[in-house]
Amino acid sequence: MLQLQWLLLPQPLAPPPFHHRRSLRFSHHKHPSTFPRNHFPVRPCNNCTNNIISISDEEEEQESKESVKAYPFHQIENRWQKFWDENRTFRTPDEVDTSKPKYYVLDMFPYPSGAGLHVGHPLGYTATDILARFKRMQGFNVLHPMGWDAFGLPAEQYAIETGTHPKITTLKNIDRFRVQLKSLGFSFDWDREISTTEPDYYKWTQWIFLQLLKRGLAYQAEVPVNWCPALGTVLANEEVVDGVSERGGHPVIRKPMKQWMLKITAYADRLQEDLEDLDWPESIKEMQRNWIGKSQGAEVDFRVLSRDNQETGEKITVYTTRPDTIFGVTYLVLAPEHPLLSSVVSEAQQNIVEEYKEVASRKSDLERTELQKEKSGVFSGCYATNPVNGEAIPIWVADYVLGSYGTGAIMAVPAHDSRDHEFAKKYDIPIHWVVTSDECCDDFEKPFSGEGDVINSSSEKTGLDINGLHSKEAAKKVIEWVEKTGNGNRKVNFKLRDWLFARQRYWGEPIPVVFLDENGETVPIPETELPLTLPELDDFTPTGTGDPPLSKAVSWVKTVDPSSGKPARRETNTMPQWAGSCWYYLRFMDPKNSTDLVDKKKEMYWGPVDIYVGGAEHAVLHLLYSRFWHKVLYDIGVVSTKEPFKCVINQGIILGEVQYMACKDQEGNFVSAEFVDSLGEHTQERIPEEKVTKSGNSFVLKDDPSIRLITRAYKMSKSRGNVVNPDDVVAEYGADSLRLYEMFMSPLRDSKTWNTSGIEGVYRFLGRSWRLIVGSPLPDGTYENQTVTVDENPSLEQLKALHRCIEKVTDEIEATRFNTGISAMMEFVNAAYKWDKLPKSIIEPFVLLLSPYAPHMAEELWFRLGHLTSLAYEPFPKANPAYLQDATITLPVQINGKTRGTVQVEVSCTEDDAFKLASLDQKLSKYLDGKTVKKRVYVPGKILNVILERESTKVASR
Ligand code: ANZ
Repeated sequence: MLQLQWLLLPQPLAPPPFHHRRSLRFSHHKHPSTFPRNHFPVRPCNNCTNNIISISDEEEEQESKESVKAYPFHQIENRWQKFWDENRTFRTPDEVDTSKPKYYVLDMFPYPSGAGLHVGHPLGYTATDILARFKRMQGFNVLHPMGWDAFGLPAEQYAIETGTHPKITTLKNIDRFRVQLKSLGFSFDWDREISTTEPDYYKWTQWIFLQLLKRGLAYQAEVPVNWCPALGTVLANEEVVDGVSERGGHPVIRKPMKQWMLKITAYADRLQEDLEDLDWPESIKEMQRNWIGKSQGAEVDFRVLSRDNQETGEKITVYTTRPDTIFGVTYLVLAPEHPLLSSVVSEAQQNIVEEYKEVASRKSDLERTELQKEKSGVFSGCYATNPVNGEAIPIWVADYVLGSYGTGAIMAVPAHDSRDHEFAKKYDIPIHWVVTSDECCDDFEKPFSGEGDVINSSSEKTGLDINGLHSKEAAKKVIEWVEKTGNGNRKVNFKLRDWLFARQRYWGEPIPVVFLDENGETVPIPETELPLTLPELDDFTPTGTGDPPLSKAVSWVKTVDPSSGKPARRETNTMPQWAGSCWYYLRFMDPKNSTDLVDKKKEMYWGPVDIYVGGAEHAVLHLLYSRFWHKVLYDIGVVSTKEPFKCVINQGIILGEVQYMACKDQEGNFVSAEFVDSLGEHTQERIPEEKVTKSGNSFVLKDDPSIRLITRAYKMSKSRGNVVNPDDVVAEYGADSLRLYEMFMSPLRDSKTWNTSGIEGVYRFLGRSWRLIVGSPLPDGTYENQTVTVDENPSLEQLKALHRCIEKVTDEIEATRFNTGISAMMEFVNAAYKWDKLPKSIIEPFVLLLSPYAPHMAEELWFRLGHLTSLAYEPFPKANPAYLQDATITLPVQINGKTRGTVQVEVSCTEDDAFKLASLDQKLSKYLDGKTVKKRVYVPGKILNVILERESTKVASR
């Protein structure tokens, strides 16, 4: 099909527009001395475990002159991008041959911000693009789509400031992103492009919401939101900084409002359990586990006492994970928002408690639970009985206990919990030790939170005695006791909270429900009425009342219930930005389907995503929310897999260029960095890179190497002025260089610092590869339109170099170790520069190897090698094992199963020869001399194991 495309469409490369047509020279020619074809030295980099290619100092100058125009990337890249676009080269057909294996490789789709792409974007995108191109060449059907997560705050804020409709801003930004991505040569299937803001897309986001509603997984509840009275609006968490609004610095309070919630907690167990089988970074799994936060314990009732010590009939139920410490309880705590608080608080303490509640209401849960924050609280004036011994326990109110977790009340055990300990110390509350262990207790000043043997824990009154038991058994016995006596029960809790699913914003998906005028009843819109489109609005400013901006669309809000025809009001909250990104990977499988979210057969073929690459900032929420929706869709039969993403990879972040700082004493003299601690007050001065040189593992002043410098790198940000724009890099070095550089910087998952001289290194490598194959430039700076390869049989050395390179590049792509794959290609080019002739049969596979990394140059070379089709679907070269073996190998030798040494042997060495060599080896002979061999086990090329008779006296050989 591709060939056909090529022939039917104008052939952009015939003739190549940027050089002269000359008679073709196929023979290899020597290059002028200005373009040395000498060895490209490979030096291991000190900072990295992998081979980094670097240029020797002498070569540097010459190379950089050469690199002024290393190769004509401008023309090459434009032309091939146009070609791919016009031929839809990377389109994945709607119907594919499903007998072939599939590979779904996905990037976390971007929010199209006004700032355009930054250099962090191409990092993940290049990695996935290499995989996509590689798998296509290996015969897989590849799905490699791109789209836009385009609802969100910035477009709305921009609309408030300028009056420009968010739709216009969004479309403009999307256009810019698309142009930028295409300029990097990514092989996305642009026919599948989707945007979460398009009604055709959000129709299905709304449809999923209706399914959740039908199953009781979407509900409304009063929950606190960030209310800013001065701005008259509800703010998103990211708009609140240190308790004040980001814009204007006005105070923000927490105010309860009726909100849509999604019952993700119903899936807590499955979200936790199914993590186990996923090929995800352990760190993300751990973060998800912590977020879900499964904990096992008990709920225990403490009966409230009146002033005259009588039970009032009310009880405070606490949640504890340490029932074994129950005899150590010295106070109870109610969260300030606990519903029982107002009824238990004594008259004398009422005002203090009210004031405390007011202050606490201004804090977020995060601020309240920060461990470093000093604990605060007030006494309620009231007591409750500890069920295990009948003791009267004071009840306090403290905001380190959250109303939203467990039961919103705790039994505090200051001897064994650090927060309770800090609190008890501050308010002079008794501390009772009830657990002991070898690891604890030399210092009763500190709490002991570990498990151990229970002490001081029996009561004659109730008959419960857990003394001497280990914490685990003690906890079990207490739980059995409270269950038997009706004072509580076993309980599993999750940290995970239900998901607040409403925003008081315009630029989001409308929630497809109406409220009947007659009784406020919530009625879902029939699925046939979807999409419920956003009404046009000119004024996006807050209403001032806390009502969402959509309430200004009066004629849209006032409606009738489509089923009953009764007058009703539409919901004016919109969905949060997370909604659209929860399921987009499914839509890519079938983006134009108007009757279903995704066709069942297509989902069964393409699902799940094989590899999902994106930033670690999405480790918890996005990945958890989409897993939740996926599981709901699984339960209702829309998808066939339990999990959406088989493998997740987080690319590291790219920090700005390293800055070199020199320390100066008060007289203004430079002082080496190691003396800075003893220096006291000092200043630092930024030193330009050209005045810095490397010495060992540190950097020093070129002029005075005794002055060691401090190095640091910052996250790229506008305010620091260290942002690198990929457009500039592409203009100066070309997209292939940017791609190659981002892959070469360090392993994909590591954080890295940008370094412009590093990009020059890979740019030179590409130029070198180009001139190796095309030849040196003609006097006018243009190149021959053919290559210098020859139709001759390759030598064994050439075959070996090629097949080693194939093996390495293949292995490294499979293992997503792209940087070392590049090193292998650099080594190949070094070797090739020494050859007199370049057989075509050696260079062609090399060009194919290069193509996933530097696709523009590779396509151009492929064309010049005489091919009339794109190389995008050419079979990826396969390494031939015959050329991979070295003539000799190092054979490990074991004596009685223990490795005692090695011998150098020919690959084809026989067992007898291997044994003879071992017997002659100085190190090995001392184990073998005078011993009888009972048995020899020889695996050619791998190992020789010699088993000796115990009491033998002489060496025997078979
Ligand atoms: C007594 C106790 C003794 C506790 C001890 C701990 C150590 P996880 O693992 O996070 O579930 N807790 C319960 N509800 C709370 C709330 N709403 N806000 C703040 N803290 C709360 O932790 C459960 C433990 O955290 C519970 O066990 C409780 O303190 C506290 F040596 O009870 B524990």
